[in-house]
Amino acid sequence: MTKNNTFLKDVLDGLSQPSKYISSHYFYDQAGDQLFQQIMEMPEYYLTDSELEIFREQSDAIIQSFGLNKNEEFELIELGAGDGKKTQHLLKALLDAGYSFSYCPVDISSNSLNTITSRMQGLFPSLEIEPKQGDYFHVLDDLFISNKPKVILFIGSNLGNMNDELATTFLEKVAQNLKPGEKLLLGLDLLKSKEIVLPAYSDAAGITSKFNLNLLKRINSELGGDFIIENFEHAPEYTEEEGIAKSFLKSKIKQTVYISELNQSFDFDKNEVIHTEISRKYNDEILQNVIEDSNLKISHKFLDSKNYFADYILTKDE
Ligand code: AVJ
Repeated sequence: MTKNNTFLKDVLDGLSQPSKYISSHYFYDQAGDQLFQQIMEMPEYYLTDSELEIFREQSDAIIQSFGLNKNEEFELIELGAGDGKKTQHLLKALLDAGYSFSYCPVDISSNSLNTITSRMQGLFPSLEIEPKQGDYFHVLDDLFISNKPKVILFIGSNLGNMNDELATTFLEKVAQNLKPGEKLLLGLDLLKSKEIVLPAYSDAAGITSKFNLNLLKRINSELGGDFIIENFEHAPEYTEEEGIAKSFLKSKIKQTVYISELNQSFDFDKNEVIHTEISRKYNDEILQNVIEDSNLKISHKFLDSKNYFADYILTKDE
């Protein structure tokens, strides 16, 4: 199935449910990538600053925790590479310490992949870079062809977009590909108060709102939808009990939307929502639950000074 057909099918499935749902996966077209870059600049979006601090201040300790042999070449694979602003600190520390390795960024967006590749090439001319475009769920199997030792990076709280069941399946799949002793560096946003989490998903400048509404624009331009963007609003939620930030697009009025590629209309009641995203917040116990059956063990944990965010080192069982 072509990419657009998958989008079409998922929109049909999602809007046909009693509780409407479209995956946050579809946020990231070119405009969505740019909006996410802007979100990361927002003062309320603490995740990036917190994890950046960990990489800036603790890269040497992180590298120690990898337990690598300097004489053996390894592969550093980054799933969902994004813009590389955090990873560049780790790469610099590895190069300064004299490790020999290749860097393999993986991203669904070829846009992001080009940006990160030229950024890293510019910063580290001697670094061997092997970018790979694709959905990290699906390219996993292709990534483990060589026999070199691997370190996997999955940072930025990207796992948070998966529900616990999917996160479990995903980490099991990563673990299956690792050899005993190999590591996954997993960056997760931690459980914390609503006063801190909710504003991160509803910044005052309205960028997160635009980011969510961009999904409707995408349906309009790619699938021939006639969504009137002003008739919807971004509605985020977070409860400390559940520890999951959720995003919804809420219909401000009773309305009908037509999608020409589907030749079908969809009715919305006033205040009816499309659920678009979850961002799970973690602690050790929740992570432990998710990796329970995966042969991965928590071996190290690096925190920022505010204890907002954690980069966990998970080691495959010997
Ligand atoms: C890229 C998945 C980490 O969930 O915090 C930011 C995406 N959504 N604001 C997150 C996002 C709304 C982000 N991740």
